[in-house]
This record gives sequence, C-alpha cells and structure tokens, in this order.
Amino acid sequence: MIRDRFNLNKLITTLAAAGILGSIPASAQTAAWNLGADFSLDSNPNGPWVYNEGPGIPIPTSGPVWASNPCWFVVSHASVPAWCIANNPLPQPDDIPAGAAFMHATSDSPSTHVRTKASVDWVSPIAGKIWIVGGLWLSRDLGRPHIWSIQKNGGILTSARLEDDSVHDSSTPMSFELGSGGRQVLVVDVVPGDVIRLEIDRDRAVTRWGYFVGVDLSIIELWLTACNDGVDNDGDGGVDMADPDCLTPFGRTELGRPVCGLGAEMAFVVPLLAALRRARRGPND
Ligand SMILES: [Ca+2]
Ligand SMILES: [Ca+2]
Ligand SMILES: [Ca+2]
Repeated sequence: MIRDRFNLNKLITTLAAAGILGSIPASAQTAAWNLGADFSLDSNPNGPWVYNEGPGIPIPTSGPVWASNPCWFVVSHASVPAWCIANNPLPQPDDIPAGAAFMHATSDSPSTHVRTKASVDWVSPIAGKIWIVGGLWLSRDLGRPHIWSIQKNGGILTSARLEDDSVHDSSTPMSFELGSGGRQVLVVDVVPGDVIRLEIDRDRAVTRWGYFVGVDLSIIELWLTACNDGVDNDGDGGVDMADPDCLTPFGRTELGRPVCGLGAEMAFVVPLLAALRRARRGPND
C-alpha cells in the first residue's frame, strides 16, 4: 500500500488556527509530496514517484541493501544505481542520517552501469502550478563531483555541479535554487502526466565513479499569489521568484521584505518543509 500522502491541508489549518499564517484564501486547497516521506518498496512506480536506473527505465528490483536500507537497486550491477530511504544512517564518515532519502549514481566499471543516468520522476497527478523545493549533498568527498538537473518532460529547467568540496552536507544541502535556471524555474505549470525529473549522475568528465547523494525533494502545489502570477506586480523589473522580495512562491506581495522577523510567508514555509521531512517518521514506520 502506498504510504498516506502527507496531509498539507491539515497543517495549513493548524498553522492558521495558531495565527501563524494570517489569512489564507478560503478556497486554498493544496497538496504536497516528499520523496522520503512517500518512499515505498511496494511498487515502482510508487504513486507519482518513479525510481529510474536510466531515463524512463524504472528499476524492477528492491530490497535491503546499503546498510540494510530499503532500496530500489540494480541487482546485476553491484547494487547501483539505487534509490533508498535511510532507516539506518550510513556508517561514518558517510553523511546520510536516518530519515534521509538518498541515491547512488551509476559507475563505469565492468560490473556496473556505464551508460545510464539515474533519476527519480514525479509524474503529475494534478493540473496547476507546483513548486519544486529542496537540495542535494554528497555523502562523502571522494573526488567524485556529480551533475544534477531538473527536467520537465525531458527539457532541462536547471542544472548544476555538486562539487566535491565539503561545502554542502546533510545540514546544508545544495539548494536547487543554485542551479543554472535560478529560483524562478522551480515554479512550474503542470498538467496530469507531465514528468518532473531529478537526474543525478557522476561528472563524467572527472570521474568514472558515482557515489551516494542525499536527496531532499518536495513538490508542493501552489495557489495563486502575487509571487507566482507571472506578473511584475510592483514594476521593479522582477517577476515572481525573480523578484528578490519574493522569498517563496507563497508570497502575497512583490513589495519589500518585512523589516524584522521571518515574515508570515517564511513562518508558513519553514514549518511546512520541516513537517514534510518529519512525515517519514510517522506511525507507518
Ligand atoms: Ca508576480
Ligand atoms: Ca516585481
Ligand atoms: Ca519587488
């Protein structure tokens, strides 16, 4: 059975009742998905999620591997590529804490995949606007930088190199906002069947070897606000997330930031993301 989807509407109601959200449109209905919270070995595809060994090639086998964690992995290729959830942290000096989703990219050796680029797909069940939010980190610095991209229906929205430099770790992942497309491309219009793909591969110009990459990935449905309406509402030249005053696409104004504190918008988003990540440690575990 597919794990119950995280109940975002319940969180919104709770936060609104606590006075954190201010006024949310009465019509606001939204949904959210999180790679780790939704992770399951029951089937692949798993709801909207598809764990791929290559583009459009779902991995057919699953079981405990890599510190006995639940993984989809390619049995005949030294258990890589793999998509997993860390019920057990990977032993130090690896940096995959309990509760994190992680993957292992392909490697180029006689026993492992040479050509394929591992990815995870989210196939949209909705028509609307989504926000892709999260980031990545290398589990260890072994001279194996990786290249990641986020794609919509095979077209690259944004891409970057995950450097082998210790800057990003599980406590400070490399935000998807640091990709080539900037922040605004992470707000995407979708119709049912659209494929949002996160592809992660070793940097083939540098290394033959893939490694473990921690993956924090959420997809959040948006309702219409000034920070996702496609309009430069305040005439400063920046539209929506390209306007520095839009901290998130939930922002209700493109005008200046609040003078102090987090502001209502971030006060909403910070607990939302924390709850999405915690959802994994619910009673289903
Ligand atoms: Ca706008
Ligand atoms: Ca603006
Ligand atoms: Ca502005």
